[in-house]
Amino acid sequence: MAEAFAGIGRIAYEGPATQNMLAFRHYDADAVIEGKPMRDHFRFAVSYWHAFRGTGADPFGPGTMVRPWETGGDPLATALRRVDVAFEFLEKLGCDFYCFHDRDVAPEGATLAECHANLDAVADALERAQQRTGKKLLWGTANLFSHPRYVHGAATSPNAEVFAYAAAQVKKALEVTHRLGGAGYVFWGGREGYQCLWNTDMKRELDHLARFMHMAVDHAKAIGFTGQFYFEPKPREPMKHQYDYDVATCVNFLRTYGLEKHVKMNIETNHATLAGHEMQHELDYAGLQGVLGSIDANTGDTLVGWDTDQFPTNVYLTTQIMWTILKHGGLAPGGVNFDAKVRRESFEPVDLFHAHIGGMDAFARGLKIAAAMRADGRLQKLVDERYASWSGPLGRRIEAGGESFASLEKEMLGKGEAAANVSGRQELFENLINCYL
Ligand code: XUL
Ligand code: CO
Repeated sequence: MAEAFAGIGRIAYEGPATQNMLAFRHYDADAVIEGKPMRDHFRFAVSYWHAFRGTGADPFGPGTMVRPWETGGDPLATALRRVDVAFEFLEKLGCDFYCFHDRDVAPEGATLAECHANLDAVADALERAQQRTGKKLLWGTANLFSHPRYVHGAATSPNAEVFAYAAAQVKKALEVTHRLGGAGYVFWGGREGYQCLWNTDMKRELDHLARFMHMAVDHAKAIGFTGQFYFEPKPREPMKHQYDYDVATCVNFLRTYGLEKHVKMNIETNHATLAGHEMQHELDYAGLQGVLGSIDANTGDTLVGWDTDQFPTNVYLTTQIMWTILKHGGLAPGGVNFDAKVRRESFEPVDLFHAHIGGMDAFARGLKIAAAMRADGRLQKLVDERYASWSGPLGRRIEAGGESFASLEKEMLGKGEAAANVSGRQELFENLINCYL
């Protein structure tokens, strides 16, 4: 097949001063930071659905993307051709991983058996392309939300046969992910949630979702898949309320149903903001709960209140993200998946390169800045000082569980008043961050 991205060569690291917009200014895959090459800090992945299936359609008009390789005709032949396009893109971009939903890579069939056969045929091609290029699958997942059968949800559908169909679909998606050496498998709720509580048995739906995830964990064990399972939080859209609302909600769900040993979080920036949190909050909360897994890198728009899935370019944001990821020991076997799409107005193939280069560079800068902040140590020192009283005799006794309300009452009756507070110096902290930018 002729090159899909003719005229575009391998994207190289050329440093911050280059004038070449098809080059990396900061992402230098083999440059070592905190003892690890950049590529291993990030494990960057391209989303098959946005990059190779996104059409640019919106509720007001059809797709705008110019994708000369999408010539139509037999859907399976097109899907197989698309594999070559995807791997040409990964190679030219120098991106090590990709992620997919089953129905991104292979077309839906008329029956479940036909769907399975289509997926097997494309998996053959993906396997060959991986072997040829050394590119890897970060995670796979199943699309349990596009087909009309999933109108009321999949694992939480009131229709038991829809639950059964979804189980069969995930079984297959897991097997294909396993076959392709996927490092993980993602559950994103799709239509698992509700539009109206009057017609919804929430307890039953949550029980069913848990049963479904347990079946997936059991099947992974049966086939020897040892990749990491992830749960991806999102508060709303498409449903008014999604059961995987935010990290805290997901952690509570996993612990309630005994899934916490098997499932970590795949945290997406735009989903965090839709939940009324900063991405840094979601990452830190997952980290301190021991469930920080992988991230879907993107950003929303401050003026638009839905999941716009834009490419991240804000270095302040990527600094917050990388600071928090380094703090909690990194992502592997997770990674940084660009769950992001080029704008409807950016319809030429080259825009896919500009988008990913910008995202990878923004993350590389965030990593460099976060590492410099850690090496300098001033921020951590200021935080430690703020909590210094907890390293004193009283603080240590409380933290160790050696005090009670009665003993503390005695202590403070003796003192009469607590020690004077010290300023939180928020502005100083914020100014300090800007010193590194
Ligand atoms: C939807 C979303 C999904 C998941 C995978 O908002 O983020 O693409 O990442 O199903
Ligand atoms: Co996502």
